[in-house]
Amino acid sequence: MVEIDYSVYLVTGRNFLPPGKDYLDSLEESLQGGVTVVQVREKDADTGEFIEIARKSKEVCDKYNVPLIINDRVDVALVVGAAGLHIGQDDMDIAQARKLLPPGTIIGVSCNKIEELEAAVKAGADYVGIGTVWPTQTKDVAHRIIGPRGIGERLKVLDGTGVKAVAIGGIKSTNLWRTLHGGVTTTGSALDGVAVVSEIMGSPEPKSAAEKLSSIVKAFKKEHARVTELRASQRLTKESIIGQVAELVKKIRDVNPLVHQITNHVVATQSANVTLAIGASPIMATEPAEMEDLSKIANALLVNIGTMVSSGVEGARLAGVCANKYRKPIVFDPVGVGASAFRRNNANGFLNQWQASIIKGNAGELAALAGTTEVLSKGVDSVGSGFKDPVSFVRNLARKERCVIVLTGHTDYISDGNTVVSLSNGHPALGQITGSGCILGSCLASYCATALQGKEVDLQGPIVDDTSFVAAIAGTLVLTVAAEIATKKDEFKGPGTFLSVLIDTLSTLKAEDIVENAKLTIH
Ligand code: 3NM
Ligand code: MG
Repeated sequence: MVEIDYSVYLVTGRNFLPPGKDYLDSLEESLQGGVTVVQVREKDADTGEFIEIARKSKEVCDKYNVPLIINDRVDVALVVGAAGLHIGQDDMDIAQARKLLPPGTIIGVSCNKIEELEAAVKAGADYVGIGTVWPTQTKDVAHRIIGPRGIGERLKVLDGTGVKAVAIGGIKSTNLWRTLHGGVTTTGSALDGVAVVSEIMGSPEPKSAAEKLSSIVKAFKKEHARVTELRASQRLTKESIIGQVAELVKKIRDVNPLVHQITNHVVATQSANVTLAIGASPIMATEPAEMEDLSKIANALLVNIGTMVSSGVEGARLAGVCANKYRKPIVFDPVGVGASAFRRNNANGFLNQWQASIIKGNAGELAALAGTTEVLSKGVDSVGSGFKDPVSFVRNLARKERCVIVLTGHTDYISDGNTVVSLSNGHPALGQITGSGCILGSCLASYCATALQGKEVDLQGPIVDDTSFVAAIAGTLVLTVAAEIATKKDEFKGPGTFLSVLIDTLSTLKAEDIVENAKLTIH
């Protein structure tokens, strides 16, 4: 059996060529650009024509030592001596195809539902195509869209089976890192590659289109291996974490990062004031037309859905897409996400479009986001005492959402999917004013921005930076330690004075205050 490199899997289709582009030229250029496997897909050709195209395609692929796979037609695969056959759910089944094809022929199957993956594994598929990831014009598959967050749970079915996987549907160089990052399972397995039609076939320059995809897949695989290795060996200590937090608390006043905040009208003013007090600069903007410009200059983005209305959804969507594009960290605060279908749909829509670096919420919100009923909410508030096992909950949700999770409550839990820390700082006064969770979002975004200052950022590289974890701890500690100090001051008389004393305290808070007061446990 041929060893196939699935990294950049081209699916052909002559009807997607740009006007005037010759099919075989396009194919050859794409191979020069780094396509690693080719599937000839001819939905309208008669048998003779299909064989002719497949034969010519194989000649070109042979020149580059790239295996050729035939879509759907066993007879065509046999006649041209293809390395493999790709079948859909409505085609001949794997067992039937195996009987007809020479031993060692690769067989791949398109899968959309978990059951289809399970069946493909059982039937002995060599690889699966998981889709449809993004909306696409190429095939009528709108009903199959799983989003980048739908890849992981499907890919997990393949753990331990040796079956390979590519993702397919609407994949472009612009969403490729997002797709690969989002497509990692909670067990840490990643896709073997991605399959595309239009991104290469539809391009007047298929070589450069293939090169872009190829370099991103290579960079992602390298980064994924680095992170996996780091996590296996990393043993964070309380001292090292608090030391890094202290550095951030000093650094923020020197670098004064610009933090773009799309938040709710209940807390906008206090969020902007808290941002200033800790040493960052807020810009509160919601207009879609300025999102691209703002994401170039802002150092982080906060999206809070607290009072979002329909007309605000597009601005927040676009802000996140641009933040990913310019590699600016996003903090997402799904306020009251359990309260209505509108909030749920918006939160899921955003998370399927862009990759957050941190998601923060109370137990009710994160339970709703994770789809569990273990903790319920009343409006924007959480009901009851929280999760039975918050440590596992945040670790698993971080693995699932591929970012840092901050679970707020009497004790706050923070995880990057590997380490979990809990913080037991804070004061009941935080619960007696509105929006203390929302101002935490501003703090998280401000420290994410700070952590990245001075670090070289690759616009074709990681979307979630390692520094988000410590930044999340920093933001949470700063607010909760400041609350403890503020409530000891004479000026503090109750909820009315609390906010102003808190802002005063934040504005003078020192790294030493954090080092002295932090109550942090590593789990
Ligand atoms: N199969 P593009 S989506 C051929 O979901 C195909 O199984 C799909 O084309 C599936 O890269 C698709 O142009 C079309 O979006 C992919
Ligand atoms: Mg707390």
